[in-house]
Amino acid sequence: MSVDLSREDGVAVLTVNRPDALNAFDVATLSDLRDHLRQLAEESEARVVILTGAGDRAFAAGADIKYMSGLDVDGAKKWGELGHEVGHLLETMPKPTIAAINGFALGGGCELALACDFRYASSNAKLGQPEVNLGIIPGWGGTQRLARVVGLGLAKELVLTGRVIDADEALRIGLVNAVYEPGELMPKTLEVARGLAAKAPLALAAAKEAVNRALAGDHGDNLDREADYFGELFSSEDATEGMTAFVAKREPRFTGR
Ligand code: DAK
Repeated sequence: MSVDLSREDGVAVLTVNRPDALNAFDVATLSDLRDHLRQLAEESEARVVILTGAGDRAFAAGADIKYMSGLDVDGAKKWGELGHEVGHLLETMPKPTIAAINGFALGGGCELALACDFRYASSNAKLGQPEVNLGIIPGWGGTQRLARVVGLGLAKELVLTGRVIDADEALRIGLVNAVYEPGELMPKTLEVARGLAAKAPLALAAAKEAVNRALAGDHGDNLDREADYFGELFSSEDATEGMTAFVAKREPRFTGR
């Protein structure tokens, strides 16, 4: 298997495991990731998903350039669709997804990190969209998601120049949420994930879906949807538990119902 899955309580960790190719995605690896994500999206036991790379050099150095160099137009479109499906799963599955960026996150690697809800990076991480240097462009959502995360001006600069940035710059421009020493990256990411896994899953799913709407569609419609989600959550046992626990001055015990 080219993507490893481990679980700890409600936290699923997916590790792209092709360190000899700096975890670049070939068809087998990307298909494997897609299959795991489809499964985890459906599983109530998996409350949070972390995506990371094997070894200490790379999250993922992009799509596999050796594989891509042989593609024709139809093949490239199918390859793009597979990457889009993976990005869509990370972005829309009804639970938080976190990229733990432990080194290079380039091209498709950066794009899949951008599809996650949070990004944490090690201090040795390098991020960028260098596709233009290969005569192509980001094809797994990078042109859209990078602009949404860092703004249009910076996204254009990074995509058109292919400039690779370090972790400190990524933090400064909001491309990552936090930077940790390499040995601290997974412990800190797991700490956040465990905290999320203890929260009410229906509230997290509604919150993610509502925030995902923020930069798309009609603002008034999105506010209406937020109001709908807010109201609907009052039929959940977890909302009753959360508010009852607050009033009783005790910790809530959420069940996902
Ligand atoms: N693909 C395949 N192999 C890769 C790779 C990649 N992206 N990146 C690294 N490797 C392999 C290297 O070939 C080398 O393998 P061997 O030669 O030892 O067999 C091994 O990993 C170690 O890499 P290096 O020897 O190069 O290591 P260095 O420390 O010297 O350099 C580096 C590290 C990350 C700076 C360098 O490897 C590099 O520049 N890698 C390429 C980074 C890159 O350009 N990434 C973007 C890839 S393009 C689309 C769909 C998808 C996409 C676009 C369009 N459509 C269908 C529309 C996405 C495109 C991309 O992601």
